[in-house]
Amino acid sequence: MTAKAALVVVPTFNERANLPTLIAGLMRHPDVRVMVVDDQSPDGTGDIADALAREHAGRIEVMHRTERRGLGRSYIDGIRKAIGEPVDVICQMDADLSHDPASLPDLVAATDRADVVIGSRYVPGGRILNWPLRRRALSRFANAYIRVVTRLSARDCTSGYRCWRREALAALPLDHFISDGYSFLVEMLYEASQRGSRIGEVPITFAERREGESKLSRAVLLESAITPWRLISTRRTADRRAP
Ligand SMILES: Nc1nc2c(ncn2[C@@H]2O[C@H](COP(=O)(O)OP(=O)(O)O)[C@@H](O)[C@H]2O)c(=O)[nH]1
Ligand SMILES: [Mg+2]
Repeated sequence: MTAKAALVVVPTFNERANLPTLIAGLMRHPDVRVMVVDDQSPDGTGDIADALAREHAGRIEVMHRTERRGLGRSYIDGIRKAIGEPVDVICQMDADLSHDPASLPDLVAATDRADVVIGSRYVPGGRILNWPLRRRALSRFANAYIRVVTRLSARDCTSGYRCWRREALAALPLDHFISDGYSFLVEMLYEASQRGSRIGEVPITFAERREGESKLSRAVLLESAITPWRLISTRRTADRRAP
C-alpha cells in the first residue's frame, strides 16, 4: 500500500453474507479505513457492520441511514462525512465482492496522476467474470450511449469502484445531484469532468456476486437512459445563462 491514507465508502443493502469477507480484504491494507453506509437492511447487515467496527476499532465506521433508501442518497450522506476526514483519498466500492479489495492499492496509487481513478472493466487488462451475455451487452451498450451523449472519455462510466482525491470529490455539487440509482455514478463523473478533473482508469477484474441479490430494477434502467440527456441539457441551460 502507498502511504496515502484512504477512506472507502461502502453502501450496503442486504449484504450480510458478503460484508465480513469484504472487510477482511480491506483490513489487509494498513492505510485504509472504511465507512459502511447501511440503509436499515432487513437482513441485519447493519448489526454485522457494527460488530466488525468493534473488532477493528478506529478503522471502521458505520452510518445507519433512516431517511428514504437509495444508492445515490447513501453515497451523498457518506461522502459529505468523508470529505471532512483527514484522508488523502476517498474510494467508492460495492459490498458484494464484485470489486476485489486486492486491487485497491492500484487505484489509490493512480491518484498520483488523476483526480478520480476508475476501476475499469473496459480498458486493456480489464475483465468480467460470470456475467451472462445479456448483462455484458447491456453494460457495453450503456457505456457507449453515455460516452456518445455526454462526451465523457472514460471507457467504464458505470463502474462503482473508484478512488478520488479528496479535493476533487469535495468540489462536486452534492446538493444538486438528482439521480439516485446507477446514474448517480455517471452524474458524479460528468460533474467532475465539467470541473476540469482528470479521469484515469486502471483495469480490474469484476466478478458477479455469488451471495445476495442485485438491486438493478426497471426504474433504475429507465433513469439510466434519461440521465445523460438531462446532464447535457442542464449544462446547455447553464451556458446560455452565463454572461
Ligand atoms: N445503502 C444502500 N446501498 C445499496 C442500495 N442499493 C444497492 N446498494 C449497494 O450498492 C452496491 C451495488 O448494488 P448491487 O445490487 O450489487 O448492484 P449491481 O452490482 O449493479 O447489480 C452493493 O454494495 C449494494 O448493497 C440502497 O438502496 N442503499
Ligand atoms: Mg453488484
